Amino acid sequence: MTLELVTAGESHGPALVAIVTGLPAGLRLDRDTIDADLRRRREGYGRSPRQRLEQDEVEVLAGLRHGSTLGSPLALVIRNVDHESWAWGMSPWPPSGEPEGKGTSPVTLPRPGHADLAGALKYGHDDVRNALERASARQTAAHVAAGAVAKALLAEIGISVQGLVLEIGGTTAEDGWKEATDAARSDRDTLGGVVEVVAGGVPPGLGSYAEKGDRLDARLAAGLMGIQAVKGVEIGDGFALARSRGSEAHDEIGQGLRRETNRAGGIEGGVTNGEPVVARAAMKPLPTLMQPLRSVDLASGEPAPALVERSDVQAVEALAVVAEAAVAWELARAAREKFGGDALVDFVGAHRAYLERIAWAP
Ligand code: EPS
Repeated sequence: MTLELVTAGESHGPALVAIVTGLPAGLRLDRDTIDADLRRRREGYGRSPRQRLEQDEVEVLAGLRHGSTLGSPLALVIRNVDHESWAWGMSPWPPSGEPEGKGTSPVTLPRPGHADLAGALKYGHDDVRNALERASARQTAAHVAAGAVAKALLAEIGISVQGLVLEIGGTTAEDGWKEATDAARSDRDTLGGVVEVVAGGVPPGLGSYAEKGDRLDARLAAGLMGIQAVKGVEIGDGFALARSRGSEAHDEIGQGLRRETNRAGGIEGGVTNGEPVVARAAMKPLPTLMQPLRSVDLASGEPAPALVERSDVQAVEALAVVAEAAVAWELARAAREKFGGDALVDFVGAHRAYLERIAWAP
């Protein structure tokens, strides 16, 4: 029994879609809770004006009845309000009438750092828009909706997940983030940052050392690295551990099998050890610059400045929410594998029985 997720949707297309399979029946979902996470993802200083336009309200097309999951695939939809301005340019079918609105002429100026060039070459697109629309971080809204469902499942077994910002543009003090963002905006530049996700109430034994693909740290790294603009991931003290001695790097085991330190970030051998799971992700500065970098016009082969289009100055606060969803998703998948069950009561009951067997209490 495992959870699976497939998403679809272009940034300025009609909608984003997420289909989740492998949920137990009888899990109660709350629309406001999912929408609240979608709202958190849109907020944050330095986001594109697009975020004030989008409503990001989840619609459920299947898998839910009167607020409870049915055990069948759950189909979620988030409409793109902005699609109205792109109706001709992003029409799924050949558009009729004269071109109007946005996206009507081909993009041929790939942005360094975006998927533009690699995507256009790989898929044979003459219009870079055919690559950038799907590569866009707009798509993270679908993952946040799925993450909210994962968090609802985890809450049933006492696991909570929280993402937070550690740094924006190299500034660690929260009172400097707005200033750093304003300075980058006025320089027509962009910023990156670092976020951290902490999951509490996680029992020992999620994930496995049996194969590298079973290791929870490997899955968390893949889930976090799979987020747009993420270039680095660490679990626990990560890279700092490489610079310390063994006597200072590990977490000694005490009474009740608890640790006084958590340098391992709650994972040893790819398996949770009962301490909070801690993961960090580093985001590069966003590649759409209002003062564009050098590029090449793919139509002429001549040097030309890269594409300039409406974008964010930084989206680190959004990353904290998206990373939270990614960690929740991977933990929920690992919990489904460990505790199984077609009905929620089976899942919760297996978790309870497991805690009775092991010498560990939340
Ligand atoms: C993005 C560029 C901007 C961001 C977008 C991600 O899009 P637009 O050009 O439409 O303003 O706003 O993020 C979202 C739309 C979102 O919902 O997060 C990019 O190039 O990745």
